[in-house]
Amino acid sequence: MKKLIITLCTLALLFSGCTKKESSNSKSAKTESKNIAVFVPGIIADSPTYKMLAEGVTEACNEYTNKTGANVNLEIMEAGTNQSEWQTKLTSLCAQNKFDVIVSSNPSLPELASPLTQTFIEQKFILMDSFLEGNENIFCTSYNQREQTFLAGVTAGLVSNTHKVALVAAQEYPVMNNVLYPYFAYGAEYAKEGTTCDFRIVGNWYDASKGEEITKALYTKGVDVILPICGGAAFGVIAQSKEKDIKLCFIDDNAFDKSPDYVVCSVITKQNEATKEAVLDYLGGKTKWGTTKVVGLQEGYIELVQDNKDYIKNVSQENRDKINEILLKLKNGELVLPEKIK
Ligand code: RBF
Repeated sequence: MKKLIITLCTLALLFSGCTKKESSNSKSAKTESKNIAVFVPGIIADSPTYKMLAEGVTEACNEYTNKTGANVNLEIMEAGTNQSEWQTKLTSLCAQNKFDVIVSSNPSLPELASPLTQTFIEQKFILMDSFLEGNENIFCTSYNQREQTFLAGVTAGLVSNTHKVALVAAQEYPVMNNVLYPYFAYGAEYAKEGTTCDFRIVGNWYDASKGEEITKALYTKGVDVILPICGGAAFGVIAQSKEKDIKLCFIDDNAFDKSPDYVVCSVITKQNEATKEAVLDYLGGKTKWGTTKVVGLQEGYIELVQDNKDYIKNVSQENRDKINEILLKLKNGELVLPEKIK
């Protein structure tokens, strides 16, 4: 793979004649012009996190254009579900020598973008849902997701009758293994001692029939609450949950409409707002390159949906009160989650 990247980079340099990217301002003396690309590592359909990414960039571009009259050209590219192609596709995007900044999202992006900044030395990246410090071409926003899946876990623990809950993941990655799953399991056990948490892997972000199969298997084990973090595969989990009367927790977007009678928890990430802010900062020349902005519950970028009619219908008053109490304690610092859970 390394060889391929080097070859692509060399080709790119040859084709670009080793020239620097034409300064945006030199294109027109009067109108400021910027080219922005969104690199979607996957597909937007059924992945709320990517939908919010694209929305955030689009809103920022529109707002900036309306305010300043600047020319902001935006291209959104879906890299598809074959992850082995992402590096090549991201390299070609840089090689076009066209985009002032490439905006993307997911925790694997710093690893893909970092080596490219050594070849394409002017290429800037805004990476959401990522963490990296010290690369002057890259700015990241990272969500503190410990409280997020902890709250989902607390809800799961409280509504489970069997005291068996599960997380259905698309794939394993460090944030999944070190944050999303352990804090979900911790939350469930925190809410109801003795609650166990199963962990199952779909193998991709789209296979709904595998999602169904896993849900059936979990049902036979007595699991009655599931947190799916698996993109389109979650539709299989949703379909089976209706058959088996399994309750569902979600993170990322407001998910009550996905299954109004079965969703008991939705802890949203305000990825659209965070992305919009990051892009507006960029357009305004205010990006703190080489840093990561970490945001979470306290900063208002992660939020438990409490006012939805289905939340009120599906979760008892007593449990909603308990969840709210824990939420307030987390917000005011009375409850501090462990730094790490093994
Ligand atoms: N989340 C999605 O919703 N859809 C995806 O296609 C997707 N692909 C991912 C690929 C990789 C390699 C990694 C590390 C994460 C991916 N995520 C995806 C997960 C996303 O970044 C985030 O962890 C979850 O949405 C939970 O907030």
